Amino acid sequence: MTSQPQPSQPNGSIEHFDVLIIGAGVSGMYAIHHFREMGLSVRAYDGASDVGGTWWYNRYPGARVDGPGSPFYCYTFSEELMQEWDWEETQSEWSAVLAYIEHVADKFDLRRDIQFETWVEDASYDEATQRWILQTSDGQRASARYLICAVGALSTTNKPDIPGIDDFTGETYHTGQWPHEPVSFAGKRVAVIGTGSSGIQAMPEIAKEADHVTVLQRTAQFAFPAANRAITKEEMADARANWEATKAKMLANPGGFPFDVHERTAADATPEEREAFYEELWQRGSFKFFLDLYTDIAMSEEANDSLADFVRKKIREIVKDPETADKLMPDHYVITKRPILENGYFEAYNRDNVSLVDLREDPIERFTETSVITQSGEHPIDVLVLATGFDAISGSMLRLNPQGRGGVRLKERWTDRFHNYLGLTIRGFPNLFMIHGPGSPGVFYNMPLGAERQMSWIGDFVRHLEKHGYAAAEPTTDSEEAWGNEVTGMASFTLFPKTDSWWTGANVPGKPRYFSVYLGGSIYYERLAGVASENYPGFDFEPDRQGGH
Ligand code: N01
Repeated sequence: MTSQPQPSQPNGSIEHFDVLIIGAGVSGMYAIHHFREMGLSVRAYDGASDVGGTWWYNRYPGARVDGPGSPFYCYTFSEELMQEWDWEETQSEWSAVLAYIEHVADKFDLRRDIQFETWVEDASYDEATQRWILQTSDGQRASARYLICAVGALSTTNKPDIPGIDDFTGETYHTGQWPHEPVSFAGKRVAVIGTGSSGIQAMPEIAKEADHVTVLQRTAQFAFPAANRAITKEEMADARANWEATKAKMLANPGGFPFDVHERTAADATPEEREAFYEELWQRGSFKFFLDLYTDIAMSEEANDSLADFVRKKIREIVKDPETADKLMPDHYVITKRPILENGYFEAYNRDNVSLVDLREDPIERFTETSVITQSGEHPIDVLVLATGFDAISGSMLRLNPQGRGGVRLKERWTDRFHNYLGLTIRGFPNLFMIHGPGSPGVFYNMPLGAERQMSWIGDFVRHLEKHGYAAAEPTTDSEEAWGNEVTGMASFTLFPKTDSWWTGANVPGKPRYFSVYLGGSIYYERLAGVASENYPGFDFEPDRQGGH
């Protein structure tokens, strides 16, 4: 490296670092570690009072890992960390994930470089000094050559704009900003809006305690058995003993999990074979359902219909009241909204204290101080749970709304599309790097591993800049356009863009509606490696005008 690490240097009211990091969740934490290991000075900010990001905020009843799960939803950079940590369940509860994250923060002494309870109110690029300047909620300023936006793909909550919602005087909670104090539902009438992963996890738990739960459903959802279970000591021992081989498998797998990839298609199976196969997957449950599925499920309407029919049949078998079961019938392409794992969601509709309102037939008209009024009548409630999701993938970057070259804000650049190159960089915003942003596999990939891999690429890129005496780099317009076409081109072979989902931005009014995730994680990381090995084509580089940092 040509640059030396610089300690924080108070200079008037501004402190200087090599790297500023926004967010101390799973990605931001790894960024601190990685750039420190490179010998760079770092400072991270987080609005929360401790590490964990999404796991710090999403502590609603029933919140658990709903991906392929433990023990592989973890960092891979430290063998010692893997060897010393015990996971107890396959779908770890939020508190278990948070305990792991806190352990990582302790072990690598991450907190000393994090300023908590501090919101980054503005980020602007200073063209004269070729540095980013952050303004924080405590009135401080900091500058750095590199800015890492580890702001979370699912962290900007989406609160519905329903007439009178702010007039409701009972308790209101968003699943994505759950209070840290215990919430009691005992003896209370609760309304839950939202039947995505959060609502489907939370509702059965709330129903165990509440007097009554009214689910206000806009879109009926496909959900699959989570099949959460204890991880045996033998399984943990096996994962540890074969860690190197497991890690190699994770790196090779399209989703970043240590599973074999197969090529079976629904088109090659008879209806009877498909039925038997779905039944086998259903009985086994877990996220493996989707990983082992026919590879044409998200591409062929016919294949997709066969699975959708299977799941609809299962819902009818579980839900005893036929009228409720009718309302629960999803009518979109299965798995084109983020697949959901459920722990007793459909069974909960067999309880006397759970009722379902189909908002398509019976829309919400307004809230009052004490109730929600739908077209068919009034539902008095004490608690409102908003499981209404997030302004996902691009929302947290737009909330930050950094100011790039020429005073241009990100909101001005991202009006029609989330223009970017490699899912990491944006023209006009030199040396700014997004983690799990639009154009990356982000939410389609094992997120801790994805953060490590993206950060590793960024670290190499920073070394490249320093080695060649460049102070700044940003993608060209052509490379952004080509990348956007690559992302959209991959998605166009699938059914994903045809469904309204947070993947397509359709859940937030006014947002550009297109599928912005890079499908194919392993291809993505090969693309990143290719760009690095060719000395980073697609970027404009700018020499250092200051003679160092
Ligand atoms: O959010 P969602 P989520 N009126 O957007 C409804 C991850 N996650 O928080 O489908 C009425 O999926 C909306 O309806 P519709 C996981 O990747 C991980 O549940 O847009 N309803 C939908 O039903 C997941 O996919 C974990 O028509 C309104 C719901 O609210 C992602 O986070 C746990 C509405 C929102 O569903 C997001 O899941 C949980 C309105 N105005 C989640 N606005 C773990 O791993 C929205 N809805 C622990």
